[in-house]
Amino acid sequence: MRETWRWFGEFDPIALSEVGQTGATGIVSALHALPYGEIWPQETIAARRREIEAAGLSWDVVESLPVHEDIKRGTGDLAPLFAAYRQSLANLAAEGIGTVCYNFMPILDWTRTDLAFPVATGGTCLRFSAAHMAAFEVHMLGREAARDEYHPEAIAIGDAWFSDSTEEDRTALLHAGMSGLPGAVDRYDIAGLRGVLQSYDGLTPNDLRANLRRFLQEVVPTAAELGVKLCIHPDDPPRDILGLPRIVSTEADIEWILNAVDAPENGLTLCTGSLGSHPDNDVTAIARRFGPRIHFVHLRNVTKDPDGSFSESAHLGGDVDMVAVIDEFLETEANRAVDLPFRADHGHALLSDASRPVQPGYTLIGRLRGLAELRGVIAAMS
Ligand code: DNO
Repeated sequence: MRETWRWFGEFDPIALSEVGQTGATGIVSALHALPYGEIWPQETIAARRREIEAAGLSWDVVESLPVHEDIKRGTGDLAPLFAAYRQSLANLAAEGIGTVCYNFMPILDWTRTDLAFPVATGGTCLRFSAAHMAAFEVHMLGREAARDEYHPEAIAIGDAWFSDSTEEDRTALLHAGMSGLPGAVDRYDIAGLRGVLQSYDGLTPNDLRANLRRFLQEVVPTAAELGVKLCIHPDDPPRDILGLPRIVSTEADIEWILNAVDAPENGLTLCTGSLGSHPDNDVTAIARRFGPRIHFVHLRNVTKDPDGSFSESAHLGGDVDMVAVIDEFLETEANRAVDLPFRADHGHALLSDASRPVQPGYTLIGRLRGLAELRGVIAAMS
């Protein structure tokens, strides 16, 4: 498996020279400064590629080439947006970048409620508390319907949390919720979030599926011509939030997507942490079943609570049987004669990470620990 490291370009306080010291050889990056829907110019891609190569690394994967909200919502004049996506794929292919990750989560990307939850052995992790998320939806956004969408205990704890919360607690919760959005995209305040949620009013899971199918029909043939492998990232958390449908959460969802356009270029980013947060997902079985269509791997672990909450655990320490999943990837590699790019996804904030601002979850020491542990597993099993 090919070791990669996510690097956020000009938004990343971690230098490429530091990444080299982790032992990873591939970089996962994106042009985060560009608004969603704009063509990625070939010169800008080339400049990023040269910067990465000057550090002795190679730009192996794009994460993400974002999908414009109009495409997810299925509103507005979509032809120019599809054309722009295809052109960006062509420009990436011209620079030799052939693996492109994206997601189809409406409005938000990964969502957590706490960016610095204490870990028993020291350091902090990212956490999704169903109680805090419910409190956010019910009390801060005024979505009473959310009372039926969360575990009753989460609702009760969330109500109590909200009545004791300070302004500062509530601001921190909003900030945590917006932190999954990378780069220069808009982060919403409460009024802004209410507004954009309204624009999704009435959109059902089947509507969103139809919009994803249309997107795939528009871009996969071009990807195939260019030799680019697209790989959709699962929803994180793998459940509806904010009343928005999510359609990349389970094995059945993935089956539907891969069949919607049945081509190898319509592939999957297997994220063990996202899929592993859903109580019904057997991540090892999913890795085995969809092995032929997996183009990129995120290795991360979670410890789930009965009310739907989860904390990000050490990479080898949570509910996902990482050794068994890695075994599936090695099998896939042997069957397909490929070298699957993977990255240690997220890391705890450990040791000197605490004194250094980074993109939430994308610490240096914590991810290095994760990568080193995963490297050991892979070496032992190869
Ligand atoms: C979280 C990441 C996701 C991922 C996007 C892909 O840390 O794995 O933000 O990059 O969802 O589009």
